[in-house]
Amino acid sequence: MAIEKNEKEDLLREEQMMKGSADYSADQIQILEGLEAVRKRPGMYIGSTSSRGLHHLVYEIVDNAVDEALAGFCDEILVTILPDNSIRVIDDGRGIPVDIQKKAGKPALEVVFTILHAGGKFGGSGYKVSGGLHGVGASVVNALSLWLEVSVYKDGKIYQMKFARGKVTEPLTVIGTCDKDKHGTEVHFLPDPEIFEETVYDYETLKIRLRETAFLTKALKITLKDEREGIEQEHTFHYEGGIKEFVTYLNKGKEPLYPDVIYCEGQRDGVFVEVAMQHNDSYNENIYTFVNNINTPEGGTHLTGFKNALTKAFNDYARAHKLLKDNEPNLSGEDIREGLTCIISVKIEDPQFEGQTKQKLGTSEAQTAVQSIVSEQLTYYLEQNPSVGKAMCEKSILAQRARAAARKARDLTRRKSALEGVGLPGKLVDCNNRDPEKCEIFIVEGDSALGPAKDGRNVDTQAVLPLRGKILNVQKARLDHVYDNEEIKGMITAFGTGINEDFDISKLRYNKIIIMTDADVDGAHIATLMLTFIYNFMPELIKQGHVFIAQPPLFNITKNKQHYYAYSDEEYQDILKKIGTDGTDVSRFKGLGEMDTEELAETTMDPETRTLLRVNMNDDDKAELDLTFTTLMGDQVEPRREFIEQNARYVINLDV
Ligand code: TTJ
Repeated sequence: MAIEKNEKEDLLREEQMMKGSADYSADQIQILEGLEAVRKRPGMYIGSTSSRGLHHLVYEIVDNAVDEALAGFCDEILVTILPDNSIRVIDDGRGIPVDIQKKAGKPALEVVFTILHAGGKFGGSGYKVSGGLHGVGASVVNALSLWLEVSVYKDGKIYQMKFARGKVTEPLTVIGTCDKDKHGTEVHFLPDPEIFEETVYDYETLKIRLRETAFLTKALKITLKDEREGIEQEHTFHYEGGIKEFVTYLNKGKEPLYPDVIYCEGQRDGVFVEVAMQHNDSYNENIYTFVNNINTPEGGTHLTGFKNALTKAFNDYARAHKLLKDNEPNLSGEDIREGLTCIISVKIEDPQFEGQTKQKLGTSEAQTAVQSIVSEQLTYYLEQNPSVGKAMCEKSILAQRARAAARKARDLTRRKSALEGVGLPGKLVDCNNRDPEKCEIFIVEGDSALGPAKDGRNVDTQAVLPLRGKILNVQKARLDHVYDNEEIKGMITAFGTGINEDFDISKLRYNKIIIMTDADVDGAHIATLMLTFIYNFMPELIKQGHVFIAQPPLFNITKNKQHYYAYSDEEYQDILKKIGTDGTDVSRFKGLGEMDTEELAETTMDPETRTLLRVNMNDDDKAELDLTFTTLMGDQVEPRREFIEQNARYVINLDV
């Protein structure tokens, strides 16, 4: 404790010297305590110091510029990854105020970057949008940056201020002049390698998030640019239609049930509400909710308000128009939401979050606001567009019937398994060990690969389940058919966990579920079908990291009786370069079935020598993962082909 105090006093002295002032206010003590606390426990402020936290810094700064856009003063944001992995964010807003703030006795800009929670909150500047972990402010980014430089362009002058690890290194100065009409803010920072485990930015991660931000902020143009050598690229996101276009984007690759995206917008009790929705011909419900542009994966009051409004408005409409007869029961919310893609976006001044991870909106005004706005506008829309009302109603009634049939089928299976005990599928070649922790199951495609897989496995710990041909695409099939499918039933019983509400991870029979298909387009397709099944019925298996994809080699290269295996075209070229082409024999594996037992074991199955890819998914990825699956699964041939050609890029991490 004593040491800590001395350190603090040292810091204060340093700060004083830099400022050249003899006395310091209570404010300054607070500042130092604040930013030191951020450096001591960064996780408290940005969630983690992994790659996720690293990217969070960018969102934090960009969110400030987005606030300025929401207030109506900024049209464009440019985010650049520079060659040293520093980030520069430029906007064309009014510029952070540079005049002295009375209360703090220093420039407002300095306050923004040195006082916790001060980011963006100036009186009367439009929406104050911050919530959850986000909006903790620019000062947190400053505290966690090795250096950070801010430039403000306004009134024909260029102002600049510099910091290092949160402390002022150069006070606010006018460094030059600019065009009188130019205005905006530029923030350039380098995350501190002492704080972050990972310091290399991932373009795709930033791209997904910035695209989402652009969808949520109508008409704002966001450009992401990578200036790192060899991987230079840029993308611009600009959506005049806002979340309406977001829904169209999410429904890409599926057939919409009606041409319009239904859109509701309004304001009530200080809650600004926007909802966009459209049904497609799939059976999945995809609702994404946001509060102040921040994703709320656990939903909350805004989601509840929407569901209530949709169920009531729709049933009322169906009854009034005799689409539902008097003796028929109401359609359930679930039936109405089958195949629905929807974005709910609310903006509130001071949102309250609940739940363990503080990701669930608790503000009750949001429920009332969403409910009344959606009720009123959806009812009006349905009255004006009876053909849409009819299409929705027909689909919901089919959903209702299918759900009843599925319930019957499930009850039957449950009763059957209660009576007979759960038999393992006949085709399963099980392993001997009964400790799930030590066991793995290989799901292999076709019977030809079964032979070598059976012989090449470790009999004690590795089981093999062969599936015949292409498995059912569960995103395009009704539940009752899913329950009827032999291949799917085989997987469910082999895994042991059950599905949906019956899912129980403690019953998992294998610690690793490994999908092993041919290294070609068909194999990638089959792997995706299997992943789609797992993702839809037992997502916890993916979330908890139990699902893997085996990596069989593409080439067998032989020279002087020595074997080399190449897992990609690049690796193949590299090996040839290294060993030379003279006297080298090359064969391409067309499928798993072509490998002999030893080859398959060594290259693909043996934990000592194989490479596995772990399929991973976190809540942030959900939207992107959904798109990945539906693009591949959908009816529209073109995006699917493009997708497969891009080499089945699921969200995958290397498992070493
Ligand atoms: C606040 O109200 C008076 C006029 O300026 C408003 C403001 O703060 N604007 C503003 C802040 N525009 N851009 C920012 C900003 C941009 C970045 C990239 C980072 C930060 C911390 C703020």
